[in-house]
Amino acid sequence: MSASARTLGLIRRYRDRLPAYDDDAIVSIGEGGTPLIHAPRLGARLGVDLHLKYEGLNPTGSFKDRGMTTALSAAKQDGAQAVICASTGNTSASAAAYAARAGIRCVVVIPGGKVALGKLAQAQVAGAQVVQIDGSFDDALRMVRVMSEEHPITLVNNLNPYRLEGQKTAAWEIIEDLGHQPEWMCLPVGNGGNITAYWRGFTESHARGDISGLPRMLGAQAEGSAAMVRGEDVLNPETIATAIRIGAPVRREEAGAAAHDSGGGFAAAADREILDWFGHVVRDEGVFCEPSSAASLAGLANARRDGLVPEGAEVVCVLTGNGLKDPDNAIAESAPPVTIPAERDALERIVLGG
Ligand code: AN7
Repeated sequence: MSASARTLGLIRRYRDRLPAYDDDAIVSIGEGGTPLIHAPRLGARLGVDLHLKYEGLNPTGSFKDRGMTTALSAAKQDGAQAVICASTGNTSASAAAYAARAGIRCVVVIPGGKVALGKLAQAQVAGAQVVQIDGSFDDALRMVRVMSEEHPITLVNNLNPYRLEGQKTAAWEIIEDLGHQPEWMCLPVGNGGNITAYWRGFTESHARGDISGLPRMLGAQAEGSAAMVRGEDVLNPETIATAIRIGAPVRREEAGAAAHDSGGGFAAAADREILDWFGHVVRDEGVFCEPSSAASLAGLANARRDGLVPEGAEVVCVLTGNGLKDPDNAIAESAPPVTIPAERDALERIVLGG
């Protein structure tokens, strides 16, 4: 009997197509192997044939785990004593977990007050040193880059080349599950690392002859931090989708090339639109994602409205993070429980709508 995808983890599963690691350097928590979920009701709302790549089911609840298994395995193999990252939240949660498993010290620098509660809890409980700054993600990234350049501490933001090598595996899983490339891929964009990684995964598969063509790549951003849509950095990024509250995308050139070379593009969505789609996806399909992930759906809706994505297209939307990450927004967007006495009649009135 062979082990399941989750049990193997990405590095063992795709050993022949990823950087090589010694067996005892591999740091895995069973990442990857996330489901591709057909979403007919949500798709009808959008006028497309829609699948959801539910990356919220990774070990720490986001796609970042795909890049952390490779980045921390490389760090362990190199004998690194410490890793550092800036983060809007998910990178810090993932780095903290994989560093813990590797037995390597982890420092995370985050924008104070702008990280969703679940992500902060994950980094703290995993024993990372959590440092808040009075500044943005972009400020935090500048600071950790200097630390990693001046001291023997490994940067695990997506400037680390191993990160994207791990993240590109999601494209391969989609090809395995669909049996072909989708017509459109849609995903939320902050630093532009993930869209770059997917594009790399698809182009490598195409070069191997696994697929006959390539998908068009659509990057979705929040209006208040839409650097790729605007074609220039945003000085004071602001959005409820705090995971993508990034004004100076590190991978702007490669992300721009992925959208351009594939015949895709970028689309922006307002915070209210993002929150509406955050509600639709869980109420139509039962799939609970964080608001930043729903930006992919809101961006797709706007790209449909603008005629960029045609009716009936086969689209895969990546839901990058789990809804449990951000309980504050989930509660703010839903009805509170009703409170009743512990009595049969009181419950019956509620159940029967009396
Ligand atoms: C849920 O955690 O940048 O375009 O520091 O958490 O590759 O940056 C998170 C990014 C999309 C954007 N969806 O991906 C961080 C961080 C979710 C995210 C993105 C992020 P990139």
